[in-house]
Parts: sequence; C-alpha cells; structure tokens
Amino acid sequence: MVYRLLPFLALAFLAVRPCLAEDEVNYDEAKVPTFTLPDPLRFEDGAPVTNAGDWKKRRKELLGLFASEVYGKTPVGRPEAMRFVPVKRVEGFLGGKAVLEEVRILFSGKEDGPFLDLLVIKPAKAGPEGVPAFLALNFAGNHSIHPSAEITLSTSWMRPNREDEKAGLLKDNRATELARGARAARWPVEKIIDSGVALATFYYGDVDPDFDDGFENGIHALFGKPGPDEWGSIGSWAWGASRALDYLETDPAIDGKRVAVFGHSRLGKTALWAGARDERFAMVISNDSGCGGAALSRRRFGEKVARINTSFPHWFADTFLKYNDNENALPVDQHELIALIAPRLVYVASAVEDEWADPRGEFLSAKLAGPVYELLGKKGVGVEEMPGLNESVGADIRYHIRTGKHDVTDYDWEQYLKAIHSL
Ligand code: GTR
Repeated sequence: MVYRLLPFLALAFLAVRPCLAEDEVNYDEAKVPTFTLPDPLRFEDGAPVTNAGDWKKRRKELLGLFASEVYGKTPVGRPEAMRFVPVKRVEGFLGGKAVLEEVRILFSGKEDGPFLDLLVIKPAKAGPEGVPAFLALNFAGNHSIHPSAEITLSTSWMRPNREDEKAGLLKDNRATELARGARAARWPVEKIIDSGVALATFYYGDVDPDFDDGFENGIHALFGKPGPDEWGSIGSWAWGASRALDYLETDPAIDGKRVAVFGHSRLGKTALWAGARDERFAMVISNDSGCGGAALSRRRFGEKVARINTSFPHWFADTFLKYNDNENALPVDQHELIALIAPRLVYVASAVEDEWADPRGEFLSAKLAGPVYELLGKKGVGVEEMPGLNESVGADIRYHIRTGKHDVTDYDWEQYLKAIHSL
C-alpha cells in the first residue's frame, strides 16, 4: 500500500518545495532568495564612505559600474553641431491658459540626421524665474497625450501594438489621425498647467526605435554601433532626455533648475538612469519601473534579469547578460541607482496589482538609498515598512503604492505635482 502511494508523495513533495525552476516567475514572498546587497556607502575596496567628499568619489565609482555592467557607457554631453529648430508656437492654447510650442532637436545639426521632436506646453503666465517643468518621455507620440489638432502627428516608427492596430490608431507602424489623444487618460495636461507647471514631452522612439535592430537606427546612426559595454536603448533614451533638458534650459519661461524627469515602466527605468547621470535634473520620477528600474534585481520577484534580457535584448548593454540567473554577481543593485540621484528629490511609485514590477522590491530600493541621502543631510522614506495603499511617504525620497494596475493615474500625478511644488 505504502509503495503504491510513493509516487503521489513524491509529487506532493515537489509541489511544496520552495525552490523554483530557472524560468519560473515568482510571485511568492516566501520564495524570494536570501541575498546580501552591496553597500552604497562602501567603496569597491571595502573602505567606508563617511562624508560628502567621499560620496562624490563613490558616486563616480557607482556610475561607472552601472554604465559598464548594466545600461552601457554613454557619450558624454551634447554633440557640438546639435541645434534647436522652432517648429510651432500656439498662443492661447487650452482656452488661453497655456502656450504650446514644438521644437525639433537636430542631434547632428543636419535636417536629414536623427532628431527628437519636443512638445512644450506651458502656463501662459510665468514669473521672471520661470515655472518648474515635467520632462516626460512618452510611448505613443506627442499627439497621443492630448486630442488637440494643434499637436503635430508623429511620423516616426511606432512599436507594434495589436490593440492600437485593431482600433485603427496604428497602421504599418505609423500613427494615424485617430491616435490623437489616445493616451490622454495618462496625461492630466490641464491640471498640470492649472497648478503653474509646464509639461515637456517627447516620443522615446525618436531617439531609438524600440526594437532589436542591431543598433542601426535612431541615435546609433550618428554614433555608430555600440560595443558590448556601451549604451543600449535605455541609455539612448536617457541621453535624449538630457538633450531635451539642454533645450528647456534655454527657455526663459521655464526654470531649468526645477525640471523633473518622468517616465512610466521602461521609461521609468530610463528616467532613473537619466537622473542618475545628469545632475541638472532637480527631481526624478519612476512610475512602476520594475526590473532594471527601481526594483532590486537580487529579489528575483516578478520580472527577472534573465527574462528582461531575453524579451528586450536591446535595452541594456550586452555585459548585463552575464547576470542572467546570476544576480548575486552584480557589483551593484538598484537601490544604488536611486542613491545616485541624492541629494535631489526622487519619487518611486508602485501599483499593487503590478506584481510583475515587484512593488516591494521598488519600496526596498527607495528605502535602502536612504543612508546616502542622510549622509548628505537629506531625508529618505522615513518608514521601515511599506506604507498602506494610497499613502505617500518620505521627504527627499518619496514612495507610494496605489490601488490598481500597471498604469499612470491621476493619483500618481497628484503626488508628483505636490513633489515638484516642493522644489
Ligand atoms: C514589459 C517589461 C517591463 C516594462 C513594461 C513596459 O513588457 O517586461 O519591464 O518595461 O514592458 O515598459 O511597459
């Protein structure tokens, strides 16, 4: 009798054992492996970081590691021949509350070279020092954030999206007129303007189309094919955000010292890397950025390094492949990416139904960047445990987990508005 039961006992044992096959997705907190995180306040040689001067050096060390091992090294600064071409100015936008401008940033200065189209919507009234601004990367073209026919329809290549294709918003990888305002629910333009803040945005695919083409197109047409430790697409998009900031700094209606870089999901990863590299960003917002963004890689919860490198081989440097199912070998983890933003304001946001992005891992990163902020006289999230739903915590590092799914909601924007007004 016992012998007959044995196969079933073995099956039952297999079902409850705590380890997972390499390719399984873990959503169980009890199965998160134990791990030791690298300490942002210790140099690679083990020496402690005890003051702001030390941190400056450690910051360089960490930036170098994130560049060579994760996102890839990025060309420094702006191309010499880069120029800004004003395309459009509409006074009296939003019933007179706002001014709309479009500017083409020609990266090589040449009209037939790679470019980025920046849309800037700003309050009609601005004081002498200018207004703060969100610089936001968008997924579907500038025309997707608001239904106005004043916004130029993007003619750039768009990533295939079955729902958009079915609804006629996309045809042959190009946006159609129907795509105007298609993502407006994620962009409370009037609320932003009413609160005295400008919104600048660009389509991420202008800088580098989001597909694995062996880095032939976008900005790579200008800089050449990257080596294994050089920028992937996230690095390129982040570099594009810095070029957009170059322009915003020239606009007297905008206070270039109060620009917050914002992104959702893969663009949240991008915002973090942009803010880590470019200290001109006064604030950084990571909305549901997940793996390779705010979430700790070593937790292997939801999306893992191996999975993201397989689904999106072009996002990171090739050197990041070494860490597929080998996260403990990473010389860094994502709390150190957030620490690189210190002492500037950083906002990490999660959504409770967005388990793929590991909300707890995002919270822990925000919390564990705290000691670096404290060393610089700033304050972290101010709590030991994850806050309740829809409760924003923290000072210079802020965090919330809201109800709902992977998305950008009014609740998220309300918090970002409060944060930008505290600058
Ligand atoms: C998913 C990816 C995530 C996140 C998301 C997005 O497919 O696994 O890391 O970046 O896409 O950007 O929408």
